[in-house]
Amino acid sequence: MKFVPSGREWTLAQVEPALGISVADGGRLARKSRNLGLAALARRAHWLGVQESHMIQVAKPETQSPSTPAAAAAEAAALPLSTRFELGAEITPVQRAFLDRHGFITFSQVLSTAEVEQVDAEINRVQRRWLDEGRKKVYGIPVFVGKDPEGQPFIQRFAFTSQFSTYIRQLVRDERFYPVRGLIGDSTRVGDEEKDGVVFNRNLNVPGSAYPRLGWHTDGLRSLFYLRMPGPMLNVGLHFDRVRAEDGGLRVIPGSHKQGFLKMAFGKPYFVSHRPDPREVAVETEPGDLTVHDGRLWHRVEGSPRTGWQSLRRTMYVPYLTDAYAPKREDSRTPLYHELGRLLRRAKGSM
Ligand SMILES: O=C(O)CCC(=O)C(=O)O
Ligand SMILES: [Fe+2]
Repeated sequence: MKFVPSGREWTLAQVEPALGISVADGGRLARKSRNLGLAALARRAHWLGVQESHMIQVAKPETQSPSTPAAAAAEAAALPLSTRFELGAEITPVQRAFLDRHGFITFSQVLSTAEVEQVDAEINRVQRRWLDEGRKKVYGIPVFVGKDPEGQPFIQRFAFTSQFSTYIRQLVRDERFYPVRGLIGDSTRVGDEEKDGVVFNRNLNVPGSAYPRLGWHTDGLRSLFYLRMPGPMLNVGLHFDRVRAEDGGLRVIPGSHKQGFLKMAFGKPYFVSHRPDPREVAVETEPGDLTVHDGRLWHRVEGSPRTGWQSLRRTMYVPYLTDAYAPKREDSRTPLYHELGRLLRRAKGSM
């Protein structure tokens, strides 16, 4: 049994005494060893332990998980699409099979109420700063400024938030997300200054809103605008409001991530179509929920039928990346995709 952090080979026999604990100990490793200054190594070991369970022994999930991939797939297929899973120290075979089959998965209340409130406070602080500065873009990405129900300026899409909030920067690195990161790759980084960074969205249905809803799209095609072929990509979202189907919110077409390239490119007119699809399902969320969706999955955001603050829907998307490091800076160019979006918003007064 061995694993390979950063190109070096370690055997369990070497690592366990170094950490003073067993790798099989799973998520407790990092916590226990923090005092010893070994947190980074422990996290890495835990990470690899979670990742490479075929190589190192890890604690089996407490429940009787299905013994074969086929059994896990069958169990996942029998679950309702509205299933909200619990996020543990590792992704279970059924959770993995559910994501693979449907292209999305929801984990319930991964953030605590206090964390939801703290992120919101940080975003309000960033908003004050950006409004004071008269900011139009962050690292080349347009800031969507609309109006709140009182007619005051209200930022509705914040890019690169973790560059402006130490709290958010640390939160998205918390060890509870390691299993989710493991779905994306063996060694992921937080793209604080890549793509659009950690994005915070605030959909609001009021006159003057810059972002009440979002039309049909896949996130993968967007990466074509960054001049990259869409590789396997998973989008990790945190949700800050209780959103039932009747409140609008995220709509996905389950299984559409398995379509071919043509359907992904031309299946629907990107961003302009808002029409409900007979195959769509609503992803209902509670504050603190985490969703993962496949970059090839067709999805949209349905506007709230309510108005005013009651229509508020807040989400935060975290880029956990594995591809080549491509940082942006304040003077980075605006991607074509965002220029088009800006023109559309200007033409229509809203998205
Ligand atoms: O608001 C959401 O949950 C999804 C937003 C989205 O699909 C996107 O920004 O690409
Ligand atoms: Fe999207």
